[in-house]
Amino acid sequence: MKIDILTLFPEMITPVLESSIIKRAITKGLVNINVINFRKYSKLNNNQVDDTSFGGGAGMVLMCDPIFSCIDEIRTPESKVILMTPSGKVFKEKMALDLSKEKHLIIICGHYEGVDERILSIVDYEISIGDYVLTGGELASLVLCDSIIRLIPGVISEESLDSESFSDNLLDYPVYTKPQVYRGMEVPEVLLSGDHAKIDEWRHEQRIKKTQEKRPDLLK
Ligand code: 6GU
Repeated sequence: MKIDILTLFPEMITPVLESSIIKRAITKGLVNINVINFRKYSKLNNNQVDDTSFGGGAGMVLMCDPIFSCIDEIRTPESKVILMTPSGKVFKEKMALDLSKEKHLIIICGHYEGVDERILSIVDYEISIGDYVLTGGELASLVLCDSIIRLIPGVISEESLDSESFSDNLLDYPVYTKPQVYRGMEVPEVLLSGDHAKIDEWRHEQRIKKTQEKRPDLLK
């Protein structure tokens, strides 16, 4: 998969891509990520990319031309263009799974008061990561990339994807490691039994119980 991230703040993005599992996915050649500062596509003095809002109001609006020009250059028939915006559809694991099957994602990080509405004409998906406001789309784009990249085959083991949170609309089961007793708290007996059928059954029950307790909305 190829991902192009269009941002005015590449320094917010790059360090995250150079760490942990995303770094490994890049090194293995499973994903190719390109961070593009679209300011360089501005044809105006001082590489201006934003201006005041027609009709008045606080804040600056990202102009069409730098973003259109950049996308004209990098888009192919296989590309999907995503705009990160608090007005978008709220991101869910299912969307991550669908997007992980794409060949090329172009992710635009919105900023300031917003983007000129006409930019939506070249956007396939508007995505938000939740009902709160961020200063810009950069952190949101990283959340998107992280959740998508880990689902690309070969990035993490198939086994770890099997019963994790949100698969089957359930949270993950509780896990324990050594020591067997810590400050008086014991590991559930069944996990020490070696009976894998029983363990699987217990884990499934725990997923349902935990989801009922913590996220009953997922069961609806
Ligand atoms: Cl994608 N952008 C901004 N600025 N704020 C957000 C968001 C995105 N998702 C949630 N809040």
